[in-house]
Amino acid sequence: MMDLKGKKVLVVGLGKSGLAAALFLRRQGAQVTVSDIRSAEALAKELPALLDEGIMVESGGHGLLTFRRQDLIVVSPGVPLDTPELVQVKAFGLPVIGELELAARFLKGKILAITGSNGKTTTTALVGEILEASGLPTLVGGNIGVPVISLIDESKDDTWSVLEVSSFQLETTEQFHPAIAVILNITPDHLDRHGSFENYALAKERIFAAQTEKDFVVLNADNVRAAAAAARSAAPVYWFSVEHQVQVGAWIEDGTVRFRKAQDAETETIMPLSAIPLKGSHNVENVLAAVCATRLAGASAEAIRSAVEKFKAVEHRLEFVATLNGVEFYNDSKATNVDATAKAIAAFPKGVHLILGGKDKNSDYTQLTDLLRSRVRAVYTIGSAAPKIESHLRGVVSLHSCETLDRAVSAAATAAHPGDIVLLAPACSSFDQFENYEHRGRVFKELVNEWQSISGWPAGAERGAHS
Ligand code: UMA
Repeated sequence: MMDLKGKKVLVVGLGKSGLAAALFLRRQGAQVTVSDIRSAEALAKELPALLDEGIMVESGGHGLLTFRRQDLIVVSPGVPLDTPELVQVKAFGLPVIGELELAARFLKGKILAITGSNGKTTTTALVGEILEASGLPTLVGGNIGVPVISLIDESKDDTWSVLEVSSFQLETTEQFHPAIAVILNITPDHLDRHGSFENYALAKERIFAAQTEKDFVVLNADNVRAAAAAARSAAPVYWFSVEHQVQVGAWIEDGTVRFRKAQDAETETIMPLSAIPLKGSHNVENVLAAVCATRLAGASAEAIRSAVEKFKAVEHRLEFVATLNGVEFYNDSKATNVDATAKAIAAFPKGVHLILGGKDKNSDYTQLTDLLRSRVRAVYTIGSAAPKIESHLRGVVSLHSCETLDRAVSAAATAAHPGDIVLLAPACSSFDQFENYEHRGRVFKELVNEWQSISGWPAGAERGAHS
């Protein structure tokens, strides 16, 4: 544990993580300053609590002098490490860590950490529910929306902290040491921040950098880049696969989920595939990863089965919204990259009206070509990425420039026939038109409800079985 008493600590970024970090550091007796590029007016909600605690606040930009005066800098995940002030102080040898690293130094008990390009939140939530169903003291946090720092006070020596960790958080870890580390998949995302796919993949691999042979790593045998990480793991590797049997880990056989802890151990049948209530084959992968990780943590097969059966799709992840006039509406606002969108489309055999767009992340939308041709009737573009998306997909699928989400919803709903699907799976981040992907998803759901009252379409409670 670090002694922070009297230390000068700067927290960069005053979002959820920065706020939690600043207040925690203050309670540890540090002299805390916070620096944020947002204006004092924009920070008005957070400021009083900080000033009351004696925390200094720099708003409207980052000042090099503020950065130079510190003993330690704690960066929020959304702050790029090539921010000039950070680059400069690092060159002077000032320690720069992230909120995850700071939290992990104080967290008691064991960590089960989950990363991946897609499926992290669903798997983290599911793992949390399985461990709880097994009677193990469990906390859930991280990128899922609860800063890890806020788990510290509740953590005890026998706690399992189930943490969703992003590449942004992993970039600034040093001693972060999960007993079980899961990499669900690695496909292109955040290339605007990491510069290249390989840099991004290496950031993900940092999840197991501090592990030893006493820990466990769980990897996706069906994902080339995630599987390649095995070569660098000090901990024994467990696998999951929807395609074939694995030596140790979880797989699908004869319509059932199987698990084997050691090569010479008996194969366990955990549950029938039909007991998984989530849509899409990517969710079967998420369940396999959760089965593997939680069996290694000591969960029973019974607890796994009952938690999976009860598990509801997390909001904004292929979330069923409504059936109106036989048309089903799905909110997958969390599909913020091309691979996630591909998985969302793949959950439906045909008849998809797809809303795409937002803020581009240097993505290649031509990767959707085959799926668009086979399953999608039309694409409705929104946001600043629209011209790029349209230039990548011209001639592949019928394209409609809608600019905004409300126009896209009404265009798609008007064109859709009974039996069709209207799917928001935008392949982009939301920051050009919305506060975040949750905001975008909520607006989509409101628009669908409004559409029902405008159109007078009958609502049906049921949804079809597609995948
Ligand atoms: N800011 C600066 N300087 C900069 C950039 C940003 O001062 O150069 C300020 C902004 O003005 C803002 C603050 O930093 O006030 C935002 O900080 P943040 O972006 O780190 O956001 P938090 O609210 O702290 O949320 C973060 C995660 N956000 C990101 O990684 C971008 C949340 O993940 C996470 O839930 C939360 O911590 C709690 O752990 C969100 C996310 O989009 C869901 N994650 C990405 C993803 O899933 O793809 C990685």
